[in-house]
Order: sequence, then C-alpha cells, then structure tokens
Amino acid sequence: MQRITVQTTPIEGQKPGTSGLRKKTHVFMGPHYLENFIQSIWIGIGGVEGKTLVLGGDGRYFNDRAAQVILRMAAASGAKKVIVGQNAILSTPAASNLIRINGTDGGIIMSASHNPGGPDEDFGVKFNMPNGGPAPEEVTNKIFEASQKVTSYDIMETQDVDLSEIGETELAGMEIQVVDPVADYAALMEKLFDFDAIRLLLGSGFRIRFDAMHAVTGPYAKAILEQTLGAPAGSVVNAVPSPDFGGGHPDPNPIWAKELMTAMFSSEGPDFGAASDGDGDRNMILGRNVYVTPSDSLAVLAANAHFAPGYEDGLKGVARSMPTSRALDRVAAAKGLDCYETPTGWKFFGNLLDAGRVSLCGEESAGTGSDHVREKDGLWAVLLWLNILAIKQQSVAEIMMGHWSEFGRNYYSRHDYEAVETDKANALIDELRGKLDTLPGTSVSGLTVETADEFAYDDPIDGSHTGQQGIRIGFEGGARAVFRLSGTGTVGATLRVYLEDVETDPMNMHRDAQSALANVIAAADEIAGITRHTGRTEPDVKT
Ligand code: G16
Repeated sequence: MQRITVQTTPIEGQKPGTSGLRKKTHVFMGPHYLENFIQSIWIGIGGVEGKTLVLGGDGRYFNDRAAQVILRMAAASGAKKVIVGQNAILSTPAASNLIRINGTDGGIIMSASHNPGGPDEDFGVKFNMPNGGPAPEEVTNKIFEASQKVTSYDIMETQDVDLSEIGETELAGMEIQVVDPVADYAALMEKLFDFDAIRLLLGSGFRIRFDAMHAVTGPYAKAILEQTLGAPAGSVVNAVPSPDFGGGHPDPNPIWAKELMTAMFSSEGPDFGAASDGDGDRNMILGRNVYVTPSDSLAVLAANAHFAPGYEDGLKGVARSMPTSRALDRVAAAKGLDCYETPTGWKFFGNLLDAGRVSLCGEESAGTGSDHVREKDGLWAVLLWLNILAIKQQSVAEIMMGHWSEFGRNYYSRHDYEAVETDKANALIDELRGKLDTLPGTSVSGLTVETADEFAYDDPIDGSHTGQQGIRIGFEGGARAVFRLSGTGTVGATLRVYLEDVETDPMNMHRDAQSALANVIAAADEIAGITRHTGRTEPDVKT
C-alpha cells in the first residue's frame, strides 16, 4: 500500500448547485472527475487532516466505487476516521443524524436525490457541515474556487475496504467504522413520535402503503413501519434498493409514483399512502382518494405537530422556501408563530434551525423536516402524519377538509419545463427581470398585477446576502406566480413556474387545482412569454 500524488488539471463545471454537484454518472466516472471534486472539498473545508467524517450514499450506480475512492483519498490526506454506512449506504437524513450524534467534522453524501440512477443517468456528491446540514454557499463557493485551481490529489494505492461487515477496520492508519445505516435513525424516530399510538392505529385495521421506489428508504421503512410498528408485511413496497431504482425515477410525486397513486385512488385503496425519494429526504403523502400537496402537508404538520411527543411544547417558529405556498403562513399567523421565507435549498434553513428560531420547515419540492436533523426527512414526515392520524382518529381527507375550513385553502401547482436550451431559459428570466418595474397595475388574463420583484435573501443570523432567487409576481386578491430556474437538473435548464391562489369560501374548496388556477396559469404564460421563448405549449411535469 502506498500514497501517491496524482497530477491533474482543473475540470470545468464543478460548481455545486441547489444541493451539491450533480452530473451524468459517466461524467463523474471520467478521468480525475470525482477525485478533483473530492480534493476541492478537502481544500474548501480547510483540509481533512485529523478530521472525522461520515460517508454514505443512496446506493445508486457508482455509489460503491465512489466510496472506495473517497476513503482512499481521505486516508492519503490524513483524515483520522470515517464512519461509513454498511455497503456505503446511508439515507441523507440518517447521514445528517450520524454527523450530529458523533460530533464529526462533517460528511460526504453520494446522491443525486430524486434523479434517476445508472450509467446513463445521474450521480452526485455533496458535503455536509458539522451541524449535519448541507454546506452553505460560502463553503460551496470555496469548493468551486478550489476546483478551478486544483493541480494534484493524494490517494492510497490499495485494495478495496470491506464495507459489508459492521465493525471497525482501518486504511493506512485511518480508522473506518462501518455502521448499521438504520439503527441510530430508528432510535431518533422513536424518541420523537408516539410509537404506542401508531402501533395501536396500525393494529386496528388501518392500512398503509409506503412506496420506497427501489431506493434507500426501503430498509428504513421495513424496520420502522413493519418490524417495529407492526404494519403487516408487504405494507412497504419496492423496498429493495437497486442501483438504477428499478429503472424508474425515484421521485415521489403523482407522475413518477404512479403505481402508488393508482392504489390510493382505487375503491379498496389503503387508508394512508406515502413515498420517498432516492436518498430518503423527500416525501409524498396520500389518503384514500386524496393527494396532499407538499405545501399543504407542511401547513398541516405545523398546525398539528404538538400531537407528537417531540413537539408537544409547541414550535419555536416555522420556515418555508419562497416558492412554497403560503398555506404555512396562515397557520403561523393563527398560532402567533414567526414564519421565515428563504431561497430554495435546504441549506438556507440551517442557520434558523441552529439559532433556535424555527423548529419546522419545508418546501414545495416534497421536502419537510424539523430541528431533529439538518436535512429534510421523508420517513420523519410519514411518521409525524401517522402520529397525528393516530391521535386525531380522523382520515386524511377529514384532516384536509378541517384544515382548509379553519385556515383557508391555497390552491397550488408547479409547472416544469425540462431540458430547455439554457440560452432560451436565461433570456426568458432576463426579459422578466427587465420589465419588473412596469408590471404593477397592468391587467393580464383578467388579473391585475399588484407587485413584481426578484427575491433576494438576507440571512438574519449571519447577515449573508443571496440575490436572484426567483421572480415573483403578485396579483390583486392574493394569487401569485413565481419563476425560477432549477439548480438540480443535469441537462439544459429546467424552468419552474409556481402558481398559487387563495380561497376562503368553504363552497369553493374542493376544486381541481389546475382549473382553480386556470387564470393564474394563463397570466403567468402571458407575462413570461413561455411559449414564445421556449417553443413549448405544455409543461413536461405538473405537480
Ligand atoms: C434539492 C434541495 C431542495 C430543493 C430541491 C429543488 O432537493 O435540497 O432544497 O428544493 O432540490 O431544487 P431546484 O428547484 O433548484 O431543482 P433534493 O431532494 O433534490 O436534494
């Protein structure tokens, strides 16, 4: 075994996006690509010598090989210890938890989240900080700068480390602790939730279906929902993680989780349905014949979290990303809670959670979480829902109806235009930006523009400023359209259009969201010239 120094040259495009660096797998597998980025992480965090890290990933294609490279590089650069999930597997929230309970100097998570996996699909790497949360922009900028200057990296030349057995081993003097990916996470969930109440609910004939989408939450959901809480075997489906997620998109939304939608909208469907994504941080919630939007789910959890032991003293405050619907704000106003609006990206919640300003937060992109870790957490959201259902003894549909009649309903939909040519997408946003001053007061598709601006965020804790976080158009009466480009895609640009309208008349609360939003959709198209710029007449995905 020997340490070697490999000469390299910078590789273009290693700029982390909304959540780490995501590229096509074959790009990551190209010569020096992964190694350059890992070396840039070491430089960006001020070196890895003497440090302890957590390492794991969602098990997608190349996860196992990448883990070996990262371990050999950590050892060659003098890391003290790496705590690795068995077979290099860890869900993102479980990795965040391990970083926190072991007080490590951070961790590396290998995942491209809900993007498909396989040699022709996507791979990703991100660094999480000692608080367990995604690196903030200050650090990702340093990593990117390092990637533009990197000239060499150190790596051990040696055999693979056996990661299949739980226990301690070592690599060139660096300790390696292989841990059960599920145990510590399951123990944390047991502390937060009323497992006895959930057990009673699941023992009473209440049927659930959890779709792990062939991704990382399979083993977690089997252990917690079936083995610990007593859901009948088979309640967790697609539970064995596979490197290409069974050939599907591990994205818990009505489009990609079609199988679950069909089951839940059948006459004999289960009482509760849920799904999670590739790395286990997203969630989708369903009742029989009911789909709960992520924004509504966040609002319902905020209104009812006190039914779970971990939150029985009430919430410190709540936060949502800017494009997320303002259903949460209505709950916060009614309960007298502070409500923060942050840019898209879980990393922006970290300071608020660390400072104790908020204890629950979420995003329209199917992410909900709390101060128990510093990542969004799919299975946590499912367990909080089950805890609430167990205590309230109501169906999901009843909970939604009660919520809307108490707080009002925010109709909401996101329209995605995928793989748009980058120049065309940028031109659309630039044109919108250029006319913001002239929009207020104009009438479009029967709506009058009240406000138009570009969202920027000043972090109330560290004072950092983040600009250009989405164009917001507010209409008289409370409707809203938001435009931004995704920071997680790997092909061209994805234009996201977020559409919302508020309804407080109880007689009008049960409409289909697309029809309820028809005039907002038309106004958004007209204001942004979506068809003119992109040539598209329909979005690729509506959620
Ligand atoms: C990531 C981020 C989320 C963000 C989502 C969508 O989720 O962690 O905070 O909301 O991407 O981002 P964008 O709209 O820029 O594509 P995940 O689950 O992909 O890690």
